[in-house]
Parts: sequence; structure tokens; C-alpha cells
Amino acid sequence: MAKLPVSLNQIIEKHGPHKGYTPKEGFEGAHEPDKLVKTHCCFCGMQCGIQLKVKDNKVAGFEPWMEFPFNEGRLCPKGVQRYLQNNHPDRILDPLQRVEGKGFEPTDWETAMSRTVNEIQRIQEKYGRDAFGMLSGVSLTNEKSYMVGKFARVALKTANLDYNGRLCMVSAGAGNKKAFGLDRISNSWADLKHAEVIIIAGTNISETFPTLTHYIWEARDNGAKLIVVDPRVTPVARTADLHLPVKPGADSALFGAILKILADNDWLDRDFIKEHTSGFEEALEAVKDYDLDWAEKTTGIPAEKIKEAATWWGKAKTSFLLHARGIEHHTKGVDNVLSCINIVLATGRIGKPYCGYGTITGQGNGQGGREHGHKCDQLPGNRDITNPEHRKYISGVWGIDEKDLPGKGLTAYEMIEAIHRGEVKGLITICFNPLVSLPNNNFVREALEKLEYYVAIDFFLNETARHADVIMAGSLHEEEEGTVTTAEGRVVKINAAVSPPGNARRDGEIIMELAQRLGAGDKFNFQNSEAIFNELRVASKGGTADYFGITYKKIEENMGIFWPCPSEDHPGTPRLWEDRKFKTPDGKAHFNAVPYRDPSEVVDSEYPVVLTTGRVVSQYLSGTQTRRIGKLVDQYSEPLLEIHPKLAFHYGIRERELVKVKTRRGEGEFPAQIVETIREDTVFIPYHWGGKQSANQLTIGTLDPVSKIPEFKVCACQLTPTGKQAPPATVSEAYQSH
Ligand SMILES: Nc1nc2c(c(=O)[nH]1)N[C@H]1C(S)=C(S)[C@@H](COP(=O)(O)OP(=O)(O)OC[C@H]3O[C@@H](n4cnc5c(=O)[nH]c(N)nc54)[C@H](O)[C@@H]3O)O[C@H]1N2
Ligand SMILES: Nc1nc2c(c(=O)[nH]1)N[C@H]1C(S)=C(S)[C@@H](COP(=O)(O)OP(=O)(O)OC[C@H]3O[C@@H](n4cnc5c(=O)[nH]c(N)nc54)[C@H](O)[C@@H]3O)O[C@H]1N2
Ligand code: SF4
Ligand SMILES: [Mo]
Repeated sequence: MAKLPVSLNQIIEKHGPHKGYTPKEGFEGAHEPDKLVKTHCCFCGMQCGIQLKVKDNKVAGFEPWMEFPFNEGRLCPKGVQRYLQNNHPDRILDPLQRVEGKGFEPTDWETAMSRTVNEIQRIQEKYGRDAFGMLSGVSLTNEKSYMVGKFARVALKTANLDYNGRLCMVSAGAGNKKAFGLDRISNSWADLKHAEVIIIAGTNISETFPTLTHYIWEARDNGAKLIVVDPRVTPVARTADLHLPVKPGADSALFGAILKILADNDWLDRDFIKEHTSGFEEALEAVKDYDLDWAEKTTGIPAEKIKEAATWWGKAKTSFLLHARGIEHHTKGVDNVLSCINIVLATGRIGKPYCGYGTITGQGNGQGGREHGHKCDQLPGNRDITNPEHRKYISGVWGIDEKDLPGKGLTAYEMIEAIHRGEVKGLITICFNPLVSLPNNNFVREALEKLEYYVAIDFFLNETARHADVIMAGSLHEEEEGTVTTAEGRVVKINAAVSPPGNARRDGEIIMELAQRLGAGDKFNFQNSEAIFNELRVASKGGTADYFGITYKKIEENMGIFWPCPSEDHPGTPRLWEDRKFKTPDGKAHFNAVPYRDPSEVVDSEYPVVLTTGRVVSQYLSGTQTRRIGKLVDQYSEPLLEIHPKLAFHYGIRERELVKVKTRRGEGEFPAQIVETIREDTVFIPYHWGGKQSANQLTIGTLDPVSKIPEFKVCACQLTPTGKQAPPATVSEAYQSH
């Protein structure tokens, strides 16, 4: 075989230069970019640094950004492929409006805007201001999140604003506020590397936060013991020292039993408990009967494994406890979180080098987006919309009368219920696909059909937007400047690489024009993203999530600043609580009594199998973005039903046989994937698809009473083999263009 030329220069030597192309010194590719733009991945909360290659105002590829300290160039499959969205043929290039009998047709911005504003005004005049609701999302930057919060309260003047973090981090947020008075992970990831014991509970970290796995490996190289709590033997669990295969919904029983073992053996930091906490005795009293027999029966984890985990945790000098949606997506999500915090506080291992605790925030700006007034009960700086002082401060920043500031509104799923009741008649969504991502989505679909007017702002036509009257063509992450806050609390800079294609517009501009047409233009007179950020800084000043000392310049010079950062000469706070000054009213960290209770739906003879749901590495959330990227589809192209060989044998289910999965809400058929890596009583379906492939046809719409998060992680189902074999997994042609 002839030896291939290895460089462009050699190709040119052999064949002469390419017509019309003169290569520049040092570049060997045929598509030399016009520029490389340092920014961050648009997907998960790790917010890995990446450099986008731009050619002719299009994102043409990427280069690793080796200097960004968190990921040092490493990326997961989604980060590597994300650049393929910018030129995607499905991109919405014009505003669209639904024409009866014809579907969507492109229209001009004047029509889209005036129709929307007329409908908002008509609905609010007829039914009241709160009859027009807004649902938003935290793939949006801090600037956009802040602006959406202000838009809903100042321009739309509705109380009913909520966001997709309601389906995500709210249980952790509520638990953290109760215990610490502040909602952020306690330490930066760097502290993980030297922890002696690491517990990760309810997170499939190698698939959902792949670049964080590196930190766990480094810790293990340094001798750390890793404990994984998950009903499935996830990839990271396969490498763990101890895997605790918990029954879905039973985590607080496990952590309660561990707390009892710590106390029984006096593996406690009594000085810390006495000086810096409250509520220890009550928390202990609540678990006094949680002996190992009870714990084994309730959690399904062998007693000796629970004891071993407690012993490792109890005797360690340094430790880290991390959790994510596996323990939080429950009607007792907040309780589960509090039960984890109890064992951290009992051993006093927080706010010290290599000792930390926190939730792993999911969405790209899941951290920042939950601080700036995006939630139905919240104002910027993580302030409380029901607190008179907080209302007064923010009204002052916004230049409005406090009595004109709406009060607390409905949470995301409650808003769907209110549409059913006829209380909410109009809806605007940005960056949210509730028809795929909310539970019990047949109920959600019926609600959408009841709306008198629905407008969506998105760059792809997602499943929910298909029910819209008007769709406004919005912008991708790489098309607007701003900041996001990573899962470790580091505020980083998103740099615009290109401008929106066709007649699509930047989200920020869309919101500002709507505000102006609604008569609030003077409150939205921002010249650029930095001007929005500067207002956000002032609005957050003195709140628990204080960004006042953070500037664009400082972020760029330091590759991110950790909040809280109260003044411009403050360096930011990678590690919280070193001063032991917790943000609760009494300045102490709070233990909480967590009595065990069952999930909202437990198995019975009619619905005898536990169903849990979650993610796979190559797909992201409702799949709007990743189901359009061929290589990611190739990697995992359809929702499979993970089932243990014993359970499959019991039902006579074969590999890739279509299995009817039925719950009290709905049913669907899914190809079986028989794996030994799941509990025998539980099946798992990833939720990234819509319609008949949606896992959320099956899930239950019950909510945690405090956080109002839906119980995505446990319900009861029935399995029936259909006898039909699913065709081999293939990638549809539409997706093969990349
Ligand atoms: N590839 C990919 N990465 C993502 C995302 C994505 O969609 N795709 N989304 C991002 C977002 S927004 C989020 S919120 C995060 C989510 O990140 P994770 O929380 O890690 O992801 P999930 O798959 O929802 O759930 C994690 C694990 O919980 C387990 N589990 C189920 N029930 C229980 C239970 O009762 N107890 C315990 N202990 N475990 C249980 C499941 O088996 C699963 O392995 O991922 C982020 N990263
Ligand atoms: N059964 C089950 N259901 C779940 C979960 C589960 O584990 N199981 N997990 C839940 C969790 S943790 C989450 S976070 C939710 C997520 O659920 P969603 O938030 O509904 O999911 P996304 O896919 O992020 O939908 C966001 C939409 O925003 C658009 N978008 C993204 N970025 C931007 C932007 O910058 N501007 C604009 N205008 N649009 C943008 C995308 O194109 C997409 O259409 O799903 C929840 N649903
Ligand atoms: S780990 Fe998250 S932020 Fe990093 S490349 Fe993957 S999806 Fe993007
Ligand atoms: Mo999430």
C-alpha cells in the first residue's frame, strides 16, 4: 500500500495547491477557521471549556481548550458534537405561525410580535394578569435568566413564572437552604481529589457528568474509597469499592441507618455538632429504630454493606458526599437530601480542605439560573418574593412600586394543572420542552390544547412548540454573549462566536422587544449583555447568591470567579463555610429529623415492577438538540427498557423484544435490553424521546410537598411481552446528514 502523505505541505508538493485556496503558514486543514472563540459547552452543568472554530459566521468545528482549569481540554461525546447544531437543516430561521389546516408557516417579526402582544393583552384584560403564564429554562445564561425573571414580573406582570429547574435541582436547593441557608455545593471540584471516602448517591456520573469522572479517578489514585448508591450498577459503580443497590425511593432509610451507626459507634465530631449545628438530637431520635435488619428490608441493600459504608464514612478524616437526581426526583426528594446532609454534619466534614458536600447541578446554567429570580417564589440574589425587605430592595433596583411586584406564583407542574382548571389561558415558553420532560405527559398535552394562546421561543421545533400558535426563532448558546455558573459555583464567560442565522434573533433581543411593546421598554433598555450583568450584580448584592464583586473582566482574567463575591476586591469563594458562619437565621448548620416514608406509588399485584427513569451519555434532556446530531443518535438511538435477566426470564422476555410497559397514567412499547446491571425488581427507561417513545407517558405527576419536584424516579408498572421483535437499531436517514 502506498504511503499516505502526512501533511498538507506534502499533499501540495505532490498535487499542487488546491484551486482557489492558498494555505497559510502553519495550518494543515482545508478549512482554516476565521477565528477560534473560547467559550463553554452548551450542555451540562460541568460547563467544560471549549474553543469553537468559526468560518464565514458559522461554527465549523472545535478545538480543546487546554488551559481551562476544570476540564483541561477533556470533553464528552456531547461536547464534541455540539458544534453541529449551528448549521443544522432543522434550525428555525424565521418566526413561524400556525395556519389552520396548513401547519406552521414562516412569518415576519412584526406579525409574530404584534400578534403575541395583542393576545397577551386580550387574555390579561379578560381573565386577569396571572392568566398568562411563563415557563423558562436554565440552559439560558445568567443574563437571560435574570431578564426573564424581570420580564415576567415587570412587563408581563404575572405571578406565574417558573422554570425547568423545578424538574431538576429544587429538592437539593430546598434541602440546602434548610440546612445551610444557602444553595451551592460547598467546595470546588479540586477538593475531591484528596478526599479519603467519596459517596455518590443517585448519579450516573460517567454518563451524565463524564468529565467529572476524572476527578474521582484522581481521588482513587490517591487512595480514596468510592461508594456508589444506585439501583443500577452504572459505569462508575463498576469501578467502585462498594456498590449499594438501593431500592428506588429508599435512600433516606439508608442514610438514616448510617446516621444511627455513626452515633452508636461515636464516630461523631462532637465539638462541631455542639458549636456549629442545631437539631442533632431530633435527627437522631427520628432514626433510633433504624437498625440494620430494618434498613436491609427497607432499602434492599445487604446489611453488611450498609455497615461497611458507615464504617468507612465514620472513620475517615476527609470525605465528600455528592448526589444528583437519583435521590432528588422523589416526593421526598428534600428529605433524601436532608438525610445525606445529616451524616455530613454528624462527622463535621464540611468547609475544610478535601471535605465537602453538594448536589451535582444538572443543566448548563442550573446553578446560576436558580439564583436570579427565575423561580415562582424567588427574586434575584436568591431572595424570597414573599419577604417584604427583599421585595423592597428589588423593586428599588427595578424602579417599580413594591405593590406592583407580583407575589408567589405556581410551580411548573402546578401551572399545567391550572391550565386544566381554566385559570391559566395563555403561555409563553423559552428554553423548555414540558411535553417531553414533565411527568404524565398525556395530561400535559391536553393542557396545551386548552390554551387560548401559546408562544414558544426556541431554535428547534420541539415537541411542545408543535402546539404553539407562534414560534419565535431564538438563539443558540454560541450566538449571544453572557455568563453561566457551573455546578461548582464558578461564574464563567460565554462568548458569542457567530450571529443567529437567517431571521433568527438573539433571545435577549426578543425579550427586550416584547417588554418594550408591553410598555416596559424603559426598564429593559440594555445596550449589551454586560449591561444586564451589571444590573444583575446590583440586584444580587446582599443576597445569599451575591455576584456584586464579579465583573466580565475579572471572570476573563481568572477563568471564572466563585460566588459569593461581595466586592470588587474579593477573590471569590471556592470553598464555603471555612468561617463556620452558616447563612441560616441562627448562623448554625441545621440537622433535620427525617422519618422514613414510602414513595407516592408502591408496587402491588396489579403493577408489580418498579419503574425508574433517567439518562444516557449521548442524549441530552428532552433530546431536542441531541436527537438531531447523527453521531449521538448512532450511539443510542431509541429508548430501551433495561431489565434484569431474572425478571426477563420470569416474563419470558427476549433481548430486543418489544415489551408493553403500562402504568396508571399510560402505556408504551419499548425494546428490552437485558442487563445484569440493574436490580431484579426494577426496570429503567431513559426519557430523552417524545410521543410514543416517551418515558413520561408512564411517570407519575405527584410532587414533593416542599420543592414541588415530580417523582420521576419511582412509580409502579406492569410488563407484558408482545411477542414482536423490535427491528435492529438503525439511524434514520434524516439524521445521517452529519
Ligand atoms: N448525557 C447526559 N448528561 C446529562 C444530562 C442528560 O440529559 N444527558 N442532563 C443533565 C441534567 S439536567 C441533569 S439533572 C443531570 C442528571 O444526572 P444524574 O442524576 O446522574 O442522572 P439520572 O440518569 O437522572 O439519574 C441518576 C441515577 O439515579 C439512579 N436512581 C434511580 N432511582 C434512584 C433512587 O431511588 N435512589 C438512588 N440512589 N438512585 C436512583 C438511576 O439508576 C441513575 O443511574 O445530568 C446532566 N447531564
Ligand atoms: N422521566 C423523566 N423526566 C425528566 C427527568 C428524568 O430524569 N426522568 N429529568 C428532568 C430534568 S432533571 C430536567 S433538567 C428536565 C429538562 O427538561 P427540558 O428543560 O424540557 O429539556 P430541554 O431539552 O433542555 O428543553 C429545552 C428546550 O430549550 C431549547 N433551548 C436550549 N437552549 C436554549 C437557548 O439558549 N435558548 C432558547 N431559546 N432555547 C434553548 C432546546 O432546543 C429545547 O427545545 O427534564 C426532566 N424530566
Ligand atoms: S461533560 Fe457536560 S459540559 Fe462537558 S462536554 Fe460533556 S455535556 Fe458538555
Ligand atoms: Mo436536570
